[in-house]
Formats: sequence, structure tokens, C-alpha cells
Amino acid sequence: MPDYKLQPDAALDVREILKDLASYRPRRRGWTWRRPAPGLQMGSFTFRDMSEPLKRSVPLPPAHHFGNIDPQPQPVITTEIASGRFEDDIRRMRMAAHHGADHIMVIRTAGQSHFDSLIEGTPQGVGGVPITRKQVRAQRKALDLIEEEVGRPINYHSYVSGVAGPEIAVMFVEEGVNGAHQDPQYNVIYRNINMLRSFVDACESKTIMAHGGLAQIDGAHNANATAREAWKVMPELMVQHAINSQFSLGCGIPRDLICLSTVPPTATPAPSLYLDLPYAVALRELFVGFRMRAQMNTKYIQSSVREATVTHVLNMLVSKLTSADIQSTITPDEGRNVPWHIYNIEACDTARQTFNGLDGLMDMVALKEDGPLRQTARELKERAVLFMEEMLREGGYFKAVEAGHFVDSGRYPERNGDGIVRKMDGGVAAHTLIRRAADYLAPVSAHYGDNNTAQYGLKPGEDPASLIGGCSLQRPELIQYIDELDEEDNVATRMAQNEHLRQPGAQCLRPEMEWLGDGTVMLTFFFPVEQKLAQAAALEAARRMNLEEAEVISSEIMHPVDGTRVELRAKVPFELNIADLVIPQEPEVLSDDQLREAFERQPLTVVCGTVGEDEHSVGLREIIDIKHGGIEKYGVKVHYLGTSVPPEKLVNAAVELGAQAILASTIISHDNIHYKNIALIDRLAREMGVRDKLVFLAGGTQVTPELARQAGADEGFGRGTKGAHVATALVKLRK
Ligand code: Z97
Repeated sequence: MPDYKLQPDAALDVREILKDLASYRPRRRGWTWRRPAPGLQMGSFTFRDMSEPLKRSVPLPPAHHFGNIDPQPQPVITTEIASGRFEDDIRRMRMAAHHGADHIMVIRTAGQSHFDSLIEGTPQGVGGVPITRKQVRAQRKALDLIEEEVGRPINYHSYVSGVAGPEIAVMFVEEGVNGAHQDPQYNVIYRNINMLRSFVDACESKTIMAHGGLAQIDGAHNANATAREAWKVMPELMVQHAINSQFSLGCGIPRDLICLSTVPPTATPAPSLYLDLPYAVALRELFVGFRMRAQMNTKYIQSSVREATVTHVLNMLVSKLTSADIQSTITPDEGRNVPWHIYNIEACDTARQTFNGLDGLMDMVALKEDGPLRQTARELKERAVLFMEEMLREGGYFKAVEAGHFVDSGRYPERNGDGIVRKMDGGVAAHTLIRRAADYLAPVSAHYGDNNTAQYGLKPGEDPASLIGGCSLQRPELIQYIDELDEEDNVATRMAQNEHLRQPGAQCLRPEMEWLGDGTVMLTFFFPVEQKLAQAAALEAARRMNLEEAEVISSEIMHPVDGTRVELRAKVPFELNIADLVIPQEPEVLSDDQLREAFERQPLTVVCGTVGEDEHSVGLREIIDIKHGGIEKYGVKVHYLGTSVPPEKLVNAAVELGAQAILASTIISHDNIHYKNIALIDRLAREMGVRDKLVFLAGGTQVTPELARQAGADEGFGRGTKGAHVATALVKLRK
């Protein structure tokens, strides 16, 4: 292990990660599933479907009401990272791990599939990072530290696809990558790589992955995302899963590491569950013992985070009603290409929150054994089997692809003739297969097919690599580590440009969405006009706000002419100096004993109520009730006047009851009514000549202390206030 360790209260230092990479070795290999913890006790609750908790994490936002518990669901949770700069992805990985991700998928840069070899260095990517040894090694090293910090293994993942598949597979095993997509059908259909080459390469790639214990995910989700009417290709999706899963088994990958990449094919406003659930059931019935990697539907996502989140939650309901071993959390950026930190984190939280909420569901409900669910599931399986039989009749997979049978948007056996056609002698890397010589030998420990070791005296089962004293999978010192070759497009030059912003230690700060110091901000506008005008107005508003490079990233019609919501991204032209920033002082809170003693020495009476036309009572009761640790607990005498109390009544009661303080709770904030009521109480107390004898405190979720004081209160209290804060103010401010 490196000397560098993550400190819980210090930023991850990317500089430390990049040090001594040439000699870094991964800590472990192979995939890790979560460990179930049935009957887990956390806070006041017993959970049924959770896994072992984390050592350190960032709980969901409402967790502070529940003793800060952070139950971790049983499925492995994926986050997909695609910023284009691996050094910035590293910081995002730490955040994602703290929000419950233990499967970090690094999306590849566009075009890498067509490279016929490993690439070196760390060039900046488009839509993902170029997968190179240095990038993989740095990220695995960071994850080795992060997993120690959170207390759970983190699976690192990318793609063994493309013309260099086998080379990448070897590099992944050498570098401790834990999972990969590997499906030759992906090469053929989506990357137009020659099919014969792709299937031969897949034999080698899958064998190497089996040797390294990698989990393998297939590519069927892409058919779902590509077909025009995705809900019609369900039979074909099963055929794709079957071809790849059986192929992987044949190459030695154990069944429980073969993961079907399955997507609920439909999305709202279609009646999605009615279509998606039978499909999910059929799949799990056909593929017993294989693992389900539940991907979320991305095809129909538009640009609203809200809409993508609802799709995600509905998809996870399907996972819960059936099963998911890995739950993907594709961020809304798949729909609108905004690959920002916050969306990875939000999607992880969506998964955690949903599975927390659905805990124990299947102890209470069951899927019906008859009716449309079972009928449709059976029909889907029959269609898939017929598809497969037709393929065999017509001469096999390659012939079926030549005939355009895949990604056809018809509902099999119906065909629309819009399938993707590839030719056996066409595509990238066609005619590159070379028959092995009769005495071919590869002195490596993971290899597909005949390896003629007998000619060198090895017995069957003996490791061919022993002929050379071990291969690079056993002797990492054989690995050629090549550092940056490109003098301009490399991590050192990129980091030099924003070094003054790099934590820990930087004194300057810029807002960031994906890259350190990118200066990116997002603004939400509402304009009371139609969409095009609203978009133009948002851009002009950004210009006048001195923002740069403004672009509309989404707009939603609230009404065709009466209103549009516009989301806009832009860059700020400044840096902030950390030393100039004013951080409000934490309020000083007296201890329970000090407070009790103070009110014993000098008793105090308060009158309180929720003022105006406001029926909220919970917040104030938390501040006063002894049961919630409110001020009664310290011996304060409290007259609670209830809700919707007119300001005059509050001041009059204070006088009549001889109180020394008024507590006004004011929750509703429309038209600034909360501050208006604060000002009114202050004025009435002055007019009655009692203001200087009374402490006047005002609170509410939308109350800012400074504005409350400006309005006339002695002190204001916002969200998160406790009885002790208010009691301390009463001691300090009493007249
Ligand atoms: C996912 N959300 O879950 P390149 N091989 C397979 C793939 O599915 C992909 C690649 C390779 C998606 C992420 C789509 N999948 C994006 C089976 C991509 C990528 O882009 O050709 O270098 O490889 O995977």
C-alpha cells in the first residue's frame, strides 16, 4: 500500500495518487458482491433486505431525523462516470462511494473501439476517458484508498469491447479491474467491427476475464436504446442475452459472474410496468443462476432530472418485484449529456432511497401466479425461442445478422425490415483473422483453445507460463508501464493549468461541475412566455449577469404561451479568494446544566405562538416541549397560545402574563409575510412601551437570523434550530 492515506476531513489529493504509479500494484482482483445483513438493526428500525453497513458515508438528506442511519441495499450500486478527464473523475469516485456506489463504471471516450491496440498516456476524452494503463492504474489506486475509507470493496469497471478487446482484457486483469462489458454482438451491431474477428477475439477476452475473476456484463441494453420502439424488441433482447451468456459459460466465466444487462424497455407515459414487469419475470425464469444487472431506461429520458428520476424509481420497482444483483444509476446526463458530479451523486441517492423505502416489500406482496403477468411472460419466452430457432434454421448468428434480423423494431415474428445489417466479410478489421499454426503456443496462463504445450514437455493442466517463469499476470514486473508520450495532451499539463485551485491547500476557489476550476454554474429561470422566447430571454439574462459561454441545457413548457422553465449552464469569469470569504460563526450554545442553573437563578416566562394566518405548530412545539428537548426542559415557564395568533394578541398576552420574552413562530413566507409579521410585533411592542422590557425571538424554516434582526426581532432562528439554541439566546438577551 502507498504511504498516502485518505483523511476523512481532507480533500483527496490527486497529486498523491499520481505519484510512483510505475510501481503501484492493485490490492486485489476479482468482483465482490455485497454481504447481505438480514434483520439488520439500525436506529429504531429492523431492515430485511439490506447489506452490511459502511464504515463512513454521507447519509440521505432526511437521515438526521432518524439518528443518521445509512442502510445500504443489497444490490451492488453502479455509477457511470463520463467527464473526459480521469483526474477529475477520481474525486467524483470518492463522493459516489460515500453515497453508496460500489461499482464505478468508467465510460470510454468515443472511438476507442476502433483502436487496434492499447493506447498509452492519459489524453482528454470526449464523452468518457480514453482507457489506458496509466488511467486505470491511477483510478484503481484511488479506489483502493477509497474502499478502505468507506469500509467496503469497490468494483472498478470499464469495457472489453472493440478491436483491442483481448489486449484490454489482459491489461484489466493485470491492473485489478473487477468487471467489464464484454459482448461481441456489441462490436458487430453498434461499432461495425467485423463479426468473425469479434467472435474470435471474444473467446480470448472472456477466457482472460474468467482467469481474473471479472464480472461480465453484456450489451443487450444497447438494442433497447437503439430500436425505434424499444418495447417491441423484448424477444430479441433475450436472444442476445442467451448468445452472450452461453458463450461466456463456454469460455469459463462462472454463471454467477455473468450479468445480463437488462433494461425495463418502456417508459411513461406508456403503461410501463404492465409491459416491463412480465418481461423482467420472463427473463429471470429463462436465465436461472445468471446475475441481473438492472440498467435504467435511457432511451426515453428527455432533459428533466425530475422525469429521469421517476423513470429510475419505476425501474427500481421492477428490480424490487423481481430481482437485481447490480442496480445501475445512470444519471440524467445520458439523456442530455450533462456529465456532472452532482448527477452521479443524485442518482446514487435515488437508488439508495428507493431501496431503503421498499425494504421488506416482498414479505408483504407477491406477484400473481396467473393472469396477464404470467401470460405475457410466457408469450415473450415463446417468441424468443422461435427467434432462436429461426436463426438456427437460417444458418446461425452470422447469417441472421447478414439478414438484418437484429435491432429490427418489429415485434417478432413480425419484422419491420429496419434491422441493422452487417456482412461477414465487412466492417472494421475484416480479413484480419489468421489461422494458428499447428504447433502454436502462447506461454501465458490464460489462453483460449489448444495451446500446444506438450511439445515442451508440459502435462495437461500445467501452466504454460511456467515455461518462461510466469507471465505478466503472475509477475507484474514484466508489465511495460509507459508514462505520458504526448507532450501536450497529458495529465501534467492539464493539472498545471489549474494547480492554484487544487485542494488540499489551494487558496482560490471556482464553482465546478465536472472539471476542477471549470467555473460552470447552472441557473433555473422561469419566463411567462413561450419556449423559444424564454430560451432567448435566459441567454440574454445570463449575458447581463456577466456569465460566459451560456447555453440552454433544458427547457420545459409549463404552458404553451404562459410559461417556460429554462435551465442554463454558463461559466463565471472570476475566482474567489478563500481568505475573503465570511463564514458565519457557529452559535455558542450553553450546556444543559448551565441553562438549568441560569433559569433557576432567575426564572423566566415566555409567551409563544405561530403568528398570522399560519396553522403550523410542529416547529414551535419542538422548540418548547420538554418531550423534544425544548426550553421547558431547562425550567422556562411557557404560555403557548396556539396557531394563527394575531401579533397584537401575542404582545398583549406578554404584558398580561408578565412574561419576559415573546417567541413568534412564522413558517409561511409568501410575499415575505414572515418578516412583515416580525416587524409588526416589534412595532406593536414599541407602541405599547414594552419593547425594551421584552426579549423578542422569531423563528421558522425560511427565517434568516440577519433578516429577522433587521425586521425588528432580537434574534432569528432558521431550519435546524434546537431548544438549547433558543434557551441560550434567552439567557444572553434577557433584559
Ligand atoms: C452501459 N449505460 O451501461 P465504446 N461494450 C458494451 C457497451 O454497452 C458499451 C461499450 C462497449 C451504458 C453506457 C453504452 N455502452 C454506454 C457492451 C457502451 C462502450 O463506446 O465502443 O468504446 O464501448 O454500458
